[in-house]
Amino acid sequence: MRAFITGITGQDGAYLAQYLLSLNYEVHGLVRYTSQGLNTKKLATLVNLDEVTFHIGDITDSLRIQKLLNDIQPDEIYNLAALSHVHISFDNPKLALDTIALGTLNIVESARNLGLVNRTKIFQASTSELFGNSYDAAALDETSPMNPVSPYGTAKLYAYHLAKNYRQAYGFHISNGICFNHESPLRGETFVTRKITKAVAAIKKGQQDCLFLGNLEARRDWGHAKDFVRMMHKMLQQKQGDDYVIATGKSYSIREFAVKAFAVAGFDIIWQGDAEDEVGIDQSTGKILIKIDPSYKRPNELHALVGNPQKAIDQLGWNPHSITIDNLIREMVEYDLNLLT
Ligand code: NAP
Ligand code: F7E
Repeated sequence: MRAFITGITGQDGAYLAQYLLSLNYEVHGLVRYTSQGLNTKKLATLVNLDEVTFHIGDITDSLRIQKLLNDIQPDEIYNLAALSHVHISFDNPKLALDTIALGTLNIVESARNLGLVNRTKIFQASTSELFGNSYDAAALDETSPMNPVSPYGTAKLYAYHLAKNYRQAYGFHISNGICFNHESPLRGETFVTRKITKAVAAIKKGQQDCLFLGNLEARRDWGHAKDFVRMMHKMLQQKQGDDYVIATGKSYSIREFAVKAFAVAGFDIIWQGDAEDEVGIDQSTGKILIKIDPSYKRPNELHALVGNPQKAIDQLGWNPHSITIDNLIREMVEYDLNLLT
């Protein structure tokens, strides 16, 4: 089997490439040209780079995407490439649109033009950001209203519907994985979980004094990327394409995540003060380890997310509890501590 992964240099791309190689797939990946060489650092921590065929290109370049699909003739496409940072998408709405909406269009329309409808199955990386603030005590599933609150989420909503359009209009085997947050030691360093675990490690090693965060009350449903990529593959092994929520069904606040992460390194955080003056203090030393920086707050916040993955449990064999939040946090903190030794 031959797979083409866009976004192979990101967190999910690395875990997915590792998983597909373990299944003896021939793995092809789209990588962006940079003057520094290929950005394969994350991938190299999980796979032997010689086992992957790299193709320099950009998801926004329709000519290049069509040429690559024609050359590779993949059995499966995993479309993971995106400007994936929600906060950054507010200042870069066109880049979000270009990479996510037009990028997805380039994939599906190239596949259609090349007559790949009966040959190639497609996974589209959709997101819980589609829902916006629809959460009202009941967990979100495939039927919940979609009202995105960021340029990122809005671009992903286009891509989500486009994938459905190509399934319905042309018969493509194409699936939307409506993925809730998933993390790992390979998570980008400006997403809140990795930012916290990196800061915990640096503070523990005496290389940083304090961690600055934005909204501590937002809640997210966090799983492990390693588990999520297996579901991406599983979706393409079904008889037909469909849409699936992948989530753990439990949510925690940023505050709770931070307390747990500091605890792994032996810090017992207590809170003092209110609003932007609130601080997190190490109980045993009295040192302030967490402060609020309003610049990390978003123009529009998605306050709480928790998913209902029952369909994926029933149809894909998804195990939402394979890695607990405590084990995920421990793995990330220990990884970041090891990076500093
Ligand atoms: P990530 O670590 O930010 O990786 C994004 C990937 O997209 C990187 O390989 C990046 O390449 C590539 N990319 C960005 N712009 C590109 C362009 N113009 N042309 C080609 N490649 C480009 O994201 P992730 O966490 O692995 O997420 C994978 C996908 O799932 C994304 O589409 C994301 O939106 C979606 N998603 C993620 C989560 C989550 O919690 N992780 C949840 C729901 C959905 P460079 O390395 O060159 O920057
Ligand atoms: O923020 C709050 C922030 O940037 C989570 C992407 O993978 O998951 C991810 O998007 C929460 C938000 O992820 C900081 O306000 C507080 O409420 O880690 P994040 P995200 O926005 O949930 C979805 C499902 C995707 O699809 C995306 O691609 O944490 N928060 N303080 C902070 N966030 C950041 N980044 N930095 C802070 O200092």
